[in-house]
Amino acid sequence: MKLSYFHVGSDVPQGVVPETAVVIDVLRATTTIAWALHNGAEAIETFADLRHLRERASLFPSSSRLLIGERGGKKLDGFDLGNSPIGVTPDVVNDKRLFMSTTNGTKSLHSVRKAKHLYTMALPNRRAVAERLIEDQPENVWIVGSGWEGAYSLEDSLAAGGLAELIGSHSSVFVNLGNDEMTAALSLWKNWEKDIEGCLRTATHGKRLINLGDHDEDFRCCAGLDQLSIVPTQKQEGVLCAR
Ligand code: 3SL
Repeated sequence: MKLSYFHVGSDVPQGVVPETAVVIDVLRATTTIAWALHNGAEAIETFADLRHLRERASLFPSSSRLLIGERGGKKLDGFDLGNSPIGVTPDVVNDKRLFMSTTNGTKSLHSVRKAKHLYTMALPNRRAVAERLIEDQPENVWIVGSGWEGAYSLEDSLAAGGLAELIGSHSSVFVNLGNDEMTAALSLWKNWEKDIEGCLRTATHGKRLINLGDHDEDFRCCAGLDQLSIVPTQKQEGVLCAR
């Protein structure tokens, strides 16, 4: 299995439809997606564009929808929830369709929306996604980080390395590290795997969240490794479901 890592959606090769793509936004979009689906959300529709999000959400009765998202880490005006994984509790999201837009994560998803198989991953569902890939045995996997406004992010690379490490440790899979970014991500994982939360707090976006205040629970949640069996899977363009 050839694993290639792209730091942000704008780095993926243009004009090529990937067989399998895994989008990562550790802080915090794909962590929130994993927890929301685990806690019973019916589906999550993701949008890069807010006007499009509002139009699409208006087609759903208000009792069965939630608008969720942030810009610069802060909840959007008029939205039901921000982008915190600890906000998507079962009593809030169960059976609801979530309409989500975030600064970077949903843009990254948009960049590989044509992939034949598209999954999202965060640290809490790393093992679940690894097991899915081991089961499917795709030849090529693009792992796509979200970064921050086009720039590299430490925490997404960490998780990409963690995914490669777990897949590579499986006896039935030969992993081919497809680019230098993937090799670097794996080294990063080996360096920080015993202090994941420390890595998240060291990252630029971690510091941004710390400056916004009151994010300790978010860090703990986003750093929680291999806790969920959920594999958020794109069922139709932009729509993620539990399987
Ligand atoms: O950039 C994103 O997509 C968000 O995950 C950022 S935040 O952690 O919600 O600020």
